[in-house]
Amino acid sequence: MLKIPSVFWKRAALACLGGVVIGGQATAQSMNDVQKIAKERGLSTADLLAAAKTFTPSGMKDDYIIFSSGGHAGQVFVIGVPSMRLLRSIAVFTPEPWQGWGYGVGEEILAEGFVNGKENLWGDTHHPALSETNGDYDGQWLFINDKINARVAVIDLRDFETKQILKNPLTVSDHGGTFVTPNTEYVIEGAQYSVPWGADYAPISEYKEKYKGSITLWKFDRKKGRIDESKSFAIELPPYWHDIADAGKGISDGYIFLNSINTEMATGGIENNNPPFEAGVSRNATDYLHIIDWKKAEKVYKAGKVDQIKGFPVISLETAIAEGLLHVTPEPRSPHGVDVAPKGDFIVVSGKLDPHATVYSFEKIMKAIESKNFSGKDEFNVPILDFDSVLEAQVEVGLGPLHTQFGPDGYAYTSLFLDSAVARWTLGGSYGAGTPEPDWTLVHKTPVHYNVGHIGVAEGDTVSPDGKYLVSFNKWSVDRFFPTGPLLPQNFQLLDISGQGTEMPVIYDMPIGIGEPHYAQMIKADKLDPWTVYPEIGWDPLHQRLDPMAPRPKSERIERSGDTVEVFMTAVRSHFKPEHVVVKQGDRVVWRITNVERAVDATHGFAIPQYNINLSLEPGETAKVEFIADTPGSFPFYCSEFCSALHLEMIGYFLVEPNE
Ligand code: CUK
Ligand code: CUA
Repeated sequence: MLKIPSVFWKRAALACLGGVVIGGQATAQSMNDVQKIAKERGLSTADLLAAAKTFTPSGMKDDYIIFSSGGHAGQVFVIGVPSMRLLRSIAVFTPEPWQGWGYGVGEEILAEGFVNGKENLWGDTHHPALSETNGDYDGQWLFINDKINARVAVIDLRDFETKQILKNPLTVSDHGGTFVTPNTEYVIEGAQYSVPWGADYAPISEYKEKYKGSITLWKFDRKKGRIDESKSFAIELPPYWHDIADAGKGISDGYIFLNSINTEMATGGIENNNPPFEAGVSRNATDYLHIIDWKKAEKVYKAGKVDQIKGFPVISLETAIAEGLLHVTPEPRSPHGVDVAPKGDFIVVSGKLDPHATVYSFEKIMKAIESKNFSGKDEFNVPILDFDSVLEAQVEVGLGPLHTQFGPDGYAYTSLFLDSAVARWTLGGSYGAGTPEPDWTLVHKTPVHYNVGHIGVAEGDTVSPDGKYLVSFNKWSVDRFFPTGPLLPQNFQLLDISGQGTEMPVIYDMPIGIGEPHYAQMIKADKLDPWTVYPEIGWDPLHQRLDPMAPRPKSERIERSGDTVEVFMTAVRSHFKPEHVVVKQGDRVVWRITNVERAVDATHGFAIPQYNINLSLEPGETAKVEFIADTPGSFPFYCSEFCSALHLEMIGYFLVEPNE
């Protein structure tokens, strides 16, 4: 037995008498101690205030949850606000061993994303979109695009797992997605770089004739929790490059707004003394904001006025123009973000090379369409709405404006890439009443570190923004953290925007060193209602139902039929049952395992050496792995989650008898 010196007890008793009792622990604390440590660490009062706003003691939960794209990681990151703690990643386009994604489960979903059967095992995730009801996040589903291969994924927010991946058959890269319509009728995916349909080959000299722009409307079936490809369609667009899109809401519900770059249709070729793309695509002073009437497009599609291209229904550009569902209007060149204000009345566009946020009035757009107030047509006969007749305001916000989000109080926030700042400015119109500042004015700029891309305000792209917090998703971190070699993390900076006017300080820096996120959405935590264990023992997460084939306690067994061996195994702290699985080399093994635990967080892993298999079995979950036992030998399989004190003892032997 350990002997504890009596002096220890005396000290503890003294501390108890003179101090504060927190959580049953006796400690001596006072504001003097806080000041002492602040002095030692060189912390200012502002730093202490920031700490008080963000520090989240053990057991306290975050008010908001961020769903962030994982960039190259091909995943989604889930982060708590204001603590800025990374809660987990969600495997989407990329195999991820902790979740078993691609190492025994998820293979069929990952395969849905293969292009013409060719493996594609990474993704460049950009824009997550939470499902919406009446333009507000409902916390049920999450969608995310993969820019590199034009794919869209569906994540179920009951278990935070990917349920579907769809490859766009028409195009090869996407950027204008994912965005949802206000009741998640459609998940929008705008193509980015124009290519011939299906990315077929065509010489670049035939760019204008053969290369195509498009936007796809994926029909979401809430009941099934899947995108219904058979009810989805696309609209052909001019062969510009298309950037970000946003869905109208409120009075502009039924419309999609989509930016474009390279309306010059430059084809590059710096090696042949042509202007490089960089210069060629920004020759014109303006590009085109596309205004698409998706409700009209839906009618046109349902009336069968489509062409089947690559097996997918497409409303041709000609039909789109004839049916009056596509208009464009000039926008400052090389725009990036297009963002619809909470009431749907204003559309904010930022041209990267123009210091203004350009604000269009939806009402004026409607009037211009009705009265055919066109300033001409583009090369493809798309009517151009007269710029001055649809413009509401231009607000000088700073250099390199990219994306805009909204607060509840008539404030708009725009990220400034070149200025490395976040601008706060006031909306006009009916928003003006809520703020002390005049309409359409820059109020303040908070410096961020550095080169901000997107920003995310709490529910800041919905019909009812919460404000309070803004996260600046900075691309460069330079000198903010310990240098991790030449590859540095990105920097998510939290800003407190609950104050008015010039008060919007940075209160936290969170490094992200696992890929470069782009957009993220921030939802009120109480809108989410995830399961903490699967509803029943033997749950199949892919189909979200009980699996009748799931092994259950007392039904564990091994069955052989011909060359197929079926294993029905259960996992519980701290053993697998059965523990011996003996097969012959070349057998097909169908291995089913159910985690029969009902305790929260009692996850078991299941890993077999040399077979590239690892599963994560959450309480109640059943999984099935199939493989050929091609490698003879003796393989201790084990539970790869530290689930219990006897976790190392949670093993078994998989014995593969060699063929003689
Ligand atoms: S993003 Cu995709 S290039 Cu500004 Cu939406 Cu980063
Ligand atoms: Cu189960 Cu470790």
